[in-house]
Amino acid sequence: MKIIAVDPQKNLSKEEFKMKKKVISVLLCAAMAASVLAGCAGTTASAPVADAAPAATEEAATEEAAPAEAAAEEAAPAAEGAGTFAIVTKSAGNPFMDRLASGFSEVIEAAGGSVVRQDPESATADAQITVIQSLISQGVDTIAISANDANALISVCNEAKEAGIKVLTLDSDVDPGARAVFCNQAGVEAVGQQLIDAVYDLTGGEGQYAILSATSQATNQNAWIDAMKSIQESDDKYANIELVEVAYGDDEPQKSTDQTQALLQNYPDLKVICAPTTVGIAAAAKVLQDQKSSVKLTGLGLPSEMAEYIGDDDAHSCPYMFLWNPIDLGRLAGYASLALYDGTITGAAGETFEAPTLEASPYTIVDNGNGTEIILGPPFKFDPSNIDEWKEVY
Ligand code: RAM
Repeated sequence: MKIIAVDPQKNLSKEEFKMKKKVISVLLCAAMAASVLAGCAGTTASAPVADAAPAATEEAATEEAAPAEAAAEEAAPAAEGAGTFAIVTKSAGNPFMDRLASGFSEVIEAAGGSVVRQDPESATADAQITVIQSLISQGVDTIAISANDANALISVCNEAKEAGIKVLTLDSDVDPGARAVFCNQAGVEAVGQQLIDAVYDLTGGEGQYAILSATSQATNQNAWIDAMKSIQESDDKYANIELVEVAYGDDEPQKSTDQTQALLQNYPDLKVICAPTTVGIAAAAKVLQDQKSSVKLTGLGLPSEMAEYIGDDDAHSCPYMFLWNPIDLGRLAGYASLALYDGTITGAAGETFEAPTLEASPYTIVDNGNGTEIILGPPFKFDPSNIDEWKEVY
């Protein structure tokens, strides 16, 4: 468990804060625009685009760096005492969570808020309940949670709400009644469709596949796996591919490695492993590549961790995979936290809010049939043609 920053000062009224947030948003936007030109292109994009090179020319960097610094300096003094915003990750030691937290902190700090980051010791509901209870005692203003369990966190989220804290989720949801809104990386159906189509493609339309997931209670992985299963059941196209097992590596590298080895041993005819977790896919990629296995891998991975495994030939274990920009997902949750805090949104469908450093701003809250959510954007495919560009970004 790690606390990055705590600032209990709350000197500004919400109206003053709202005004300052607007000014800072404009300044931040200018700073971000300049920094994109100065060589950070892509870090603020919700999905890679064909002409978004990871690094700009030195010339552009020299020309544009000065205004960015000036804007950042100007934003700083206005920043004091504007609320305390917490982020609770699934667990410590997961690089995907580090990227969520970095986007979140960037937005909150630029708006003048204080960030409290909590990384539970393990990816369990119990570990999250402990850290959320401590946040309630600290009296933070908002808590954004990547949930390890949809149901087991309901009561602690309600406790937080009763204490006047705004509760939202990002990446992995709780029961919708227990939070104001869910910042979802991509539509669940869209992710399920991409993954089942990848399995279909890599098996050649027939044969065995297995799923290597995170924890058995993870709301996001379970939703994606359910979507894969129901798409498969509803279309005869997928009738000849067979899901033999869903294994759980608990988002721990060693357990994910062991589970991959067990799958290879138990299913000699296995053709594909699909790992909808960045920790799982990285562990499986190494096992398959080291063993020169003919089993192919796909799923959801961080380009920076997967670049050495992505390729079309037998020497590489993963032909292609998907993800979204986790830094942007953290930024989105940062903006949603600010908007909940200052009353711009309550989490109801139809409400909109600005997220100035994200391309798709403004965002509108939608009803997904099971609570309200804000969708960052569609999942993006990483393959040999673009992995070298994106491995530098996240
Ligand atoms: C892991 C986590 C996270 C998920 C990514 C794809 O890092 O389980 O919740 O969104 O994978």
